[in-house]
Amino acid sequence: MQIQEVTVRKLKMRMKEPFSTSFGTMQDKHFLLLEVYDETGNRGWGESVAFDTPWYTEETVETNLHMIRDFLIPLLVGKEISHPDQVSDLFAPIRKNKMAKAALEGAVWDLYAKRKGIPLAEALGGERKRIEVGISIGIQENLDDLIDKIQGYLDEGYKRIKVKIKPGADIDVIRGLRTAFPEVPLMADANSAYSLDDIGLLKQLDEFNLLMIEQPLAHDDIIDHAILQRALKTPICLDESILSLEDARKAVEMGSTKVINIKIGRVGGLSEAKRIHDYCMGKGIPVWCGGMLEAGIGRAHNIALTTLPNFILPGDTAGSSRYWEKDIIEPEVIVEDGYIHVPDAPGIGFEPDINTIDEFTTATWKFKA
Ligand code: OSB
Ligand code: MG
Repeated sequence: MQIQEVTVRKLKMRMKEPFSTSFGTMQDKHFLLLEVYDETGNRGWGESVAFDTPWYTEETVETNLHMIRDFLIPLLVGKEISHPDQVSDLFAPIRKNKMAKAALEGAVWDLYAKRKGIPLAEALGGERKRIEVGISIGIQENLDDLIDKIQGYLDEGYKRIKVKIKPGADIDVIRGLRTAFPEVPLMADANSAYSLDDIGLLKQLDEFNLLMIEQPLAHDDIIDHAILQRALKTPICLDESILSLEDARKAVEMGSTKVINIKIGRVGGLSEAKRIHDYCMGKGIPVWCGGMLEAGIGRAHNIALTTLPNFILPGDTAGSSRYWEKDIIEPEVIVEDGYIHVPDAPGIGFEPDINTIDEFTTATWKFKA
């Protein structure tokens, strides 16, 4: 197949509630939505997970637009592609910019699966018919609010709870949650808020039987995490630090991580996500699928990826209604008893809702061969 045309839309969607982490709060989600068209008019959809500010990684909506328009589309359009794994080879001359690459590559994967008439999950080699999911909850004003929120999500069926922590809102919060929910599978995500000076504090988390602690130290570190892991019983899970299979290999070999959070955007696409999955499976390192507060298209890609066998732990792919009054796909993503049913229609298996997409679109660009 050949990609002959790409449509890039910029969208703005307001989340139902603000989402707060150790480095700030967001409520308006700005992102790019991509359509790629082949020579026969088939199309595939991709969503960029870059935010409008560079707090999680260095990428933003605007840097993605620049990379996609000025570098990645010219490398992709008109090339003969027999398998989406080739897209990362075409993009290899461009350093990093993983989320920009992943958005285009994801659209090619959807297109490829649609041309074959198979679900994206099957094209990736996934077998699960349903995936088990958890939920990630932002920092709240006070412990009672957090407990109420968690109770609500447990009632909805979510089976694993992740809470954000930061210095000053950590040990007491986790102690309070463990008292309120002694048995719930619980974990904490620090989004890089600590340093090795905090080893003593982080060791106190060991008494709460957390599933794992996610990215306690610097966003680009794998060395200090190995030192910290030797001091902790609680398993460390790396998120921000893992941008590639090479990063995963180094982190696993150094003992910096016992679990990996795989995000398609952070690692540059589904092909690299699958490579990391396969490597971790060989090493006995469980993985789970992280989230970037995606709208429906990105969410659908996450669901497909999570059908691979080493996605053993529930991920952050919650249902559409956890984020949006109205999502941009039909049907929306629904969580029942903690599970999402994997669609069996070709490609991502959800239908983009063009009217809703138009409603949230603030700008559109078309690129042709
Ligand atoms: O660190 O996993 C993270 C959201 C935005 C940026 C980073 C993270 C998160 C989440 C929420 O934890 C995941 C989601 O619900 O999509
Ligand atoms: Mg994280």
